[in-house]
This record gives sequence, C-alpha cells and structure tokens, in this order.
Amino acid sequence: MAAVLATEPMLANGAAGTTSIGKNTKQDFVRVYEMLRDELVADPLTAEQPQFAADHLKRMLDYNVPGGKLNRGLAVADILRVFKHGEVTEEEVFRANALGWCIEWLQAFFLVADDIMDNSITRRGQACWYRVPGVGMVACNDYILLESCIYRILQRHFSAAPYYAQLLELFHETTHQTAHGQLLDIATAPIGTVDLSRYTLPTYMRIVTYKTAFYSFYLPVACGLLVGGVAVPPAFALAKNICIQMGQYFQIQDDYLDCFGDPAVIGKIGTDIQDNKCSWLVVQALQRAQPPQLAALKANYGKDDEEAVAAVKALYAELGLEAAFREYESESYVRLKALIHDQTLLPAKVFTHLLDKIYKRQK
Ligand code: GPP
Ligand code: MG
Ligand code: MG
Ligand code: MG
Repeated sequence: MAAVLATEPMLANGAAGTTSIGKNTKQDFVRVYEMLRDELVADPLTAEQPQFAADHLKRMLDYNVPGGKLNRGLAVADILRVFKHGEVTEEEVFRANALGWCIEWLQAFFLVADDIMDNSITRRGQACWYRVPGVGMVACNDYILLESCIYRILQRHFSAAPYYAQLLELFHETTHQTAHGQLLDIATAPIGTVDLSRYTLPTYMRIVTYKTAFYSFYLPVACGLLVGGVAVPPAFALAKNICIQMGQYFQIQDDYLDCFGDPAVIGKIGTDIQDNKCSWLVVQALQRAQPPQLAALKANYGKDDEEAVAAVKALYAELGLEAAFREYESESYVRLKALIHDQTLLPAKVFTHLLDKIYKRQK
C-alpha cells in the first residue's frame, strides 16, 4: 500500500500557513497542563461551589495528573511532527498537547482506581492518592472526576473539530477496553485462592492487551493520526497491530520491574506476588517449574507475608527468570523493529519514538 504521507495533500511539507515551532519540551507540555487545569478549576460549575471544593479539585489534579513520565502525552505532538515533517502551527501543537493531556488524565483516573484495587502503597515516588491522610475513599469520587475532566477538555477545545465524534468514541472505547482488561486482571487473582491453572499465556496476553496496550500505545498514536489528518481506516488498523504488540512488551516489563525493579527508581512498591496476580513472571515460572518448585509456588503465592514473597522471589531466581526476561526483551525489540520497518503506510518514526523510550527501561 502507498504511504499515507505521499497521498494525503494536507500533510504536504511546508503547507501554507505553517511555521516551524521548536521542539515540544516537557516544560512546554506542562504549561499546557497548567492552562487546562486552571480552565477546569474556573469552570462555572466548580467556581460556584465553596472554595474548599475548588481547592480540593486543584490539589487532586496536581497530585495525580502531571507527575508521571509523560511518554503517552508527549507522544501525540511527536507523532504530529512526524506527519507534518516538523512544519506545525502553534495551534496544531496546542491541540496535540491538549489531547496528550487527555491521555494523561485517563491514565491518572486508571492509576488512582488501580492503586485502590491492588492495595498499593506508593506511586510515582509518593503515597498513592487513596492513602494520603484525609483522602481515603474520597479517591473514588476523585477518579470519576478525573475521567469527567477529559470530556470537559474535549468539549472546550475540540467540539468544532471535524473529528470530534471520532475522538469521543476513541476515548470511550479505550476506557471500555481497559476496564475489561482490569476485570480479567482482578478476576484471575481472587484473594485467598491460589489456582495456578488460571495463569496461562493466552489469558495473560489478553489481560495485558486490554488493561494496558490500548490506552498506553494505541490511544496516543490514534490521537496523532486524528490531529495529523491521517484518519484513514488502514492507518488505524496498522497502528493497532503494532501498538498492541508494543503494549504487551511494555506490560511484561512492568511485571518484571514489579519484582526485580528498584522501588526508588520505579516510584512504586511491587504488589503482584501478594496480590496473586497473573503476572508474566508467574506464567513463566509455571512453564519451567518441577513438581517441588510448583509446590513451593502454590504454598507461597498470593500471600501478604514477607517470607512468602521472599520464597517466591527466590524461586524466580532459581528458575532463571531474569535471564528469560532479558531474552524476551531483546527478541521483542527485534520483532517490533521488523514490524515497524516492514510496512510503508506510516512513517517508522511514529512508532520508533515510542519504542526507543521504553526499550530496556528501568522505570
Ligand atoms: C496496569 O496494571 C494497568 C492499569 C493501571 C489499568 C487500570 C485500569 C482500570 C480500569 C482501573 P498494574 O496494576 O500492573 O499497574 P501498576 O504496576 O502501575 O500498578
Ligand atoms: Mg492493577
Ligand atoms: Mg497496580
Ligand atoms: Mg504492575
């Protein structure tokens, strides 16, 4: 198939009315966050409420939205630049960044909720929001607010765009997919029951595809296609295929880091073993374990007990899972690079920008 870039007149290099805007730095991106946050706090509905409600909203947003790596959010403008050969207007960059922040808002919504469900302690180097004194279960309303903010931002900044309906559908569909992935993640890990037969590779791949890959990889690229004016069905289908595989790799890294990462670097304390999770590591352990090792796994997995967690980690070491992960990581990188370069529909950079940020990541 011909490259979209070669066939789309609106993507022509140096189109009239465009200017080269310097690189989109993290600082520029964060300035857009501050603007969007201030608009939300000044929203008539919020502004009519007592000051303490607006103060809570602002504090909650600042605590949960901007503190991550921002890879997902920054990706939208990066992709727009690729499509426009760097010739972008300020308005276009703003739109891409606003969409990037909608993705970060969605992520904040998921993380506040996920930390409650996973009984987690820290996130991004600070206490999980629900564990902050005075917050507690108010966090449940806060994650609903986080989600609703996305649609306020979209309405304010995109309701006149020809792709507004597509954007709404994209964010709704992605939320639906992620919630289904999370359902499977939780339903595979009932507290108090260790049923190792549930931890199969097909179940695992389905969990990670739905709970992580769609929102973390396909959503930023699909937003980039929309703001970049490349909204043709084959482009979305291709992006989905590549992004899903990248997202699976990303969640496998997350599972590896949950056990072997440094909490000071990843900013969170792993809970997958205690939480009985269908993690990549337990799936691999089951494929390698001999009967006595299987018995040790069954006796210690899914227990909120330091010694039991240490026994599972020792078993993972004995089964060579660190080396197995390294091998998986190199193999995935080669496979993903081939997938990206074996197609001509979309510029490879759309995907390599994302892949290079996550390859061999430590956090
Ligand atoms: C990552 O799982 C997946 C999510 C954060 C999506 C949650 C979806 C909801 C609908 C709430 P994880 O628990 O491994 O992430 P982490 O290790 O960051 O806690
Ligand atoms: Mg989780
Ligand atoms: Mg979690
Ligand atoms: Mg995790």
